[in-house]
Amino acid sequence: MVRNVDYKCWLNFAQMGGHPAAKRYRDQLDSICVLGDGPISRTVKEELGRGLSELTGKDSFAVHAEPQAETSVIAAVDYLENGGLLDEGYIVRAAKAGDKVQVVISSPSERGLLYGTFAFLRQLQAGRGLEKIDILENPKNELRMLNHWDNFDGSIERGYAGRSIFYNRNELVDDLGRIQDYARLLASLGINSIAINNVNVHYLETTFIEERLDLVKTLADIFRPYGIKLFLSINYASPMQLAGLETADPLDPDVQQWWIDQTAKVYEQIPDLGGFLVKADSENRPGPFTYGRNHADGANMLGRALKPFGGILIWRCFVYDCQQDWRDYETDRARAAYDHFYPLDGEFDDNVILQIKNGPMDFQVREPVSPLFGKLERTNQILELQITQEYTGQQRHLCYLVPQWKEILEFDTFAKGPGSTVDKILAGAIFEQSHSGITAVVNVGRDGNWTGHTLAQANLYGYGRLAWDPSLSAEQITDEWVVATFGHNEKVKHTVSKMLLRSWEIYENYTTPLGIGWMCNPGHHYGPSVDGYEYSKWGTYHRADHQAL
Ligand code: GCW
Repeated sequence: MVRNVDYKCWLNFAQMGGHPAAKRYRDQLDSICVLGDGPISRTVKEELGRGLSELTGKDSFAVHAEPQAETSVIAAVDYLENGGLLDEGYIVRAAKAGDKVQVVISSPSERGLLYGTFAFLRQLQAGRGLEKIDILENPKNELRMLNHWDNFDGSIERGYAGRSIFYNRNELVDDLGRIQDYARLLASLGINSIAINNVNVHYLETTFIEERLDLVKTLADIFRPYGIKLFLSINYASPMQLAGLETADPLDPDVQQWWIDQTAKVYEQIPDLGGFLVKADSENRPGPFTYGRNHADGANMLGRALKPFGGILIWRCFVYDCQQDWRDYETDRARAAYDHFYPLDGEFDDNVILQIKNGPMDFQVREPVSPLFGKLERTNQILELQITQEYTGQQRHLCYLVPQWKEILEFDTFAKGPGSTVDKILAGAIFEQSHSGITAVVNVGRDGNWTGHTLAQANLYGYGRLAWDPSLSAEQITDEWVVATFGHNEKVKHTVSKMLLRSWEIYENYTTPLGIGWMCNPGHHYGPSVDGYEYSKWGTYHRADHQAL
């Protein structure tokens, strides 16, 4: 298998080679001790050993079975007083041990240990003095998720970096090692959930919850040691396709029972599955509207089937009329999600989450924030961003999206007075929610560098860091990424950071300026076209002319 030089992305620890700090670490660090033998602890042991040897250039580190006074790095659940830590939080703290420094990584959970381990390695990549390390961190968001729009045949809807890393010709790919490498990359950012198939669930992917459960199980086994739970995108009309039922009406007792039984079968194979993700009544996908039911009926039916297993049902709010007449000025696509879902606020079960795209239209280069944020007060909700550059240059153009996401996250809805920003809503700090967080459509494929355009790796990195902590600044994330990827050369750092940080606005200026959306070519969405979508059926009108914007 050919791997590009940039295959390692930001886990390119060997970049530290020439740095004076790497020499110091080499003298200071010689042994590790990881307590715990669960699958994630084994990953911690591997990652710590691997990261430290790559960073210091030492072949191997002594592994102590029990912590000793001279152990350089100790990672163990509850090793330190964990006051103030959430389950996935961690402490990484250095202390003097004789004339040496000892670093302890502690968390209430194995998953937290893994995140602490990567946080520690990040500190070393930044060249920080070992003795100065003293971090206590909790994730701000509970759900830190990625959505794959991968199809079973290996194609990716809106994928710009080659074919799927999961599937090929209706089977899993041969190169499962690469999927494991992907899991590492995600775990290093604290991603804890992924949906493994396209929300447009075609005929074949519908079988993932039945005869192809074997492949879901294989993927779950790969991701589990990295603390990542799987979600399945499901076809709302599965009972009709898979069992020949005549309806998928959510209030039909046979339909309800079918989902209860089928969900039990899924959980028998994958007991820690995160749950299901659904795109319903949207862009010709089936849904409850066909039966005169609303989206709370549809979502709750599935939520109740998942409930006994601790599963979560994520329901997308991307619902609108995609068969519009452009002369119709009444139907307003920008209002659609709001009009469908605001009246249902408070009607969704506690294990149901609404997934809301950042803007009211569809991942345009610039959009206002969806009005559902700040209005849905009694509904679990997560934000959906798009890392894959569908409307933003398709990974052939440089368009670094962290500044865009920062604007969205910092937007003040004033829902409960000033300071009711989107990031706080997502963290569950404004309204009471049993689940909250953030997700994004990912940008990876089988290209040697994962993302087509190497600098597009920064979008994945930036998303993961913001999902963990939305208060990080774009500049800090950018500096971290450049150094972790390309090393410590000041000129490279300065030049690449500047290119990244300015690129979104530059892209906007040459494709869709003045806040006008949809000025792209229909279908594939590449390249500017002033009236590209103006007279189509999709409800995508900017209606800007010589008289007004
Ligand atoms: O932006 C549109 C995309 C579709 C996508 C849809 C969605 C998965 O062009 O490719 O379908 O959004 O988000 O459901």
